[in-house]
Amino acid sequence: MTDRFVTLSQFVLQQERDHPEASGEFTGVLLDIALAAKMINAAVIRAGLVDVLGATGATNVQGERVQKLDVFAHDTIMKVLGSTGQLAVVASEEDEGIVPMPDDAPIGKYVVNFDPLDGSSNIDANVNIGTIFSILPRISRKGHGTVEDCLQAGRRQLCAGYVLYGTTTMLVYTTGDGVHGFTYEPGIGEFLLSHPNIHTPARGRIYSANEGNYARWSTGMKRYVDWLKQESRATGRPYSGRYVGSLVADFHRNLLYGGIYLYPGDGRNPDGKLRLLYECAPLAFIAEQAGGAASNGERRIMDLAPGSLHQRSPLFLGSPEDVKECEAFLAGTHEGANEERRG
Ligand code: AHM
Ligand code: MG
Repeated sequence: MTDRFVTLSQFVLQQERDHPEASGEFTGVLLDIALAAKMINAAVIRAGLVDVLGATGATNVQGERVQKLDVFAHDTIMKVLGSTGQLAVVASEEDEGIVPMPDDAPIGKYVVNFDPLDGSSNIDANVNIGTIFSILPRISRKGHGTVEDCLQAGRRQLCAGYVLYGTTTMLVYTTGDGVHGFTYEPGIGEFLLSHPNIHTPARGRIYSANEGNYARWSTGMKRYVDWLKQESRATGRPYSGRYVGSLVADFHRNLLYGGIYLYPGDGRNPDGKLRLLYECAPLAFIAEQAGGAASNGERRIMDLAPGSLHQRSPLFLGSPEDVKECEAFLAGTHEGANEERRG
């Protein structure tokens, strides 16, 4: 907790004053996303009382059941972003193609890629869910934005963040100058600075993975997780297994406590489950800014140039020493990877 009350808008303005060299224009987009987040939060906390729980009956571009709150969150963000005049184009996990700005709105210089409601399978059980967003500069020169504007490598991001709807609702973001967290105070309708300059521990004692997929994992992946469970005082093993199944919640906890989130490719889904644009790249930017790391097992997530809007990528995310160790297991170069063979 800080010793002063600072709202998100005050903080953003202060950052602009401290960094006059940086184009502060996109920070307006960030505040618009915060507005949408308040509206989504209002629906999430009343979800059992109003008719927003359950599935719509449709499946999305990912082949997943669309929940009513998914649609509500997507529409709310679109309504807010569509009228700002600062955006050229947006892409949403819930839409197959890019979403152009309305014809009657001015067209701006920025691009937003977002996952309106991450962890949708948890909605009906009142478990944490989240929104993830990424702001990029457009690369096309004029007119409506194009798909190429959305398909940029993570290192081109100007801002990335997430909103965690939960016990308390939080908004966490980076513009490349550290990671800052704000807690929502519903009584006044403001996000207040509660976690300035978040740093993630160099090593954690938590791993987060859907181990139901273990049988389909590669040998390196299996050996890594088996190794995390072995007793070793020197390296703080065994690790604790913690898995909510909402990426934002699992990431947020590990960001604060340290640890590693794993969603590898497997025999059935070689690229894993998570989407590069809407999930992996924004969280990679935040992780790196907090001193953490994000990899697809071989390469830095931030360097991956997406070939399509809904491209998936394996994801290894969290404390830098843990991510490095995991990469070594996957490459078969970690000494623990060969223990079994020698034994
Ligand atoms: P979603 O965007 O459709 O909600 O899917 C992404 C979610 C992540 O939040 C979570 O980490 C992962 O899918 C869980 O997958 P699984 O159910 O395979 O463990
Ligand atoms: Mg998602």
